[in-house]
Amino acid sequence: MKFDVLTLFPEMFEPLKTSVIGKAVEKERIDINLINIRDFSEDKHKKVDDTPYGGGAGMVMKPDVVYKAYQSLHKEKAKVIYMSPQGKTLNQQMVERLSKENHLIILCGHYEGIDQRVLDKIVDEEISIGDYVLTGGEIPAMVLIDSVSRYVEGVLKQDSIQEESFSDGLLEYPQYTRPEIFEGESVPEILLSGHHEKIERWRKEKSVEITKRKRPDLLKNK
Ligand code: 4GN
Repeated sequence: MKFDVLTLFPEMFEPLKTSVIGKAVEKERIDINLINIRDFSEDKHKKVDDTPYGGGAGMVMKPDVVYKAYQSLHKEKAKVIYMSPQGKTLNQQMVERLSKENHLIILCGHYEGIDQRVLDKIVDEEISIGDYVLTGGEIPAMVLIDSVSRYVEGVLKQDSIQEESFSDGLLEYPQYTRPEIFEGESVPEILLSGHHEKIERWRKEKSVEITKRKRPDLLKNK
C-alpha cells in the first residue's frame, strides 16, 4: 500500500517511523511518501495561504499551490482523501474497505482550510476521525494510515486482525499474562486449563458481556 500525504508539516509524521508502522515501512509492506505543499509555491516568499474572500479571521490555503503539489504525483487512479471534521466518521468497516486500495493520496488542511475550488476538483472522499476540530489534518491522516496499514498483508502477525475488537462487531475479551498471581489476583482458571474449545467459548462470552456493558450500541444491529 502506498500513502502519498500532502501537508505543510511533514515533520509531524515522525511517529510513523516507530513501532509496528515503522517496521512495516522497513519491510516495504507500506510506503509513506510525504509531500511538502510549500515546495510547490512559486511565490518568492513561498507563500501558501492568503486571507479569505469575504473577510473573516485566519488564512486559507491557496488552490494553485495545493493543485501543483497534487499534480506532482503520478496518480494511477489513486483515491484522494481529505481529512476534515465535515467528512464521514471513520469506522472499522471503512478502514477495511480502504485497505483494499493500492494507493491513497491524503490531503491535510491547516488554518481555516483549503480553497473550495481545488477540493471540488481533486477530492474523492472526505473523512473525519470524530466530531471535534483539530488545528490540522495531520493527526487524522496518521490515524487513517495506522488503522488502514493494520489490514495490509504482512504488517501484523497472522491472526491478530481476525481476533481483535470489532472484527466480528464485538469488543475484545480480556487478556492476561505472567505472573499467574498479581497483587493477590489470579488469572481466570480456564485460561490455564489447556482446553482450547472451552477457552474459545469463554472468550466469546466475555466479548458479548463486555460489549453489552460498555458499548450496547454495537449490539443494536446484530
Ligand atoms: C480533521 C481535520 C479535525 C478533523 C481537522 C477530524 C483541519 N480537524 N475530525 N482540522 O477528522 C479546517 C481545515 C480544519 C482543515 C481542518
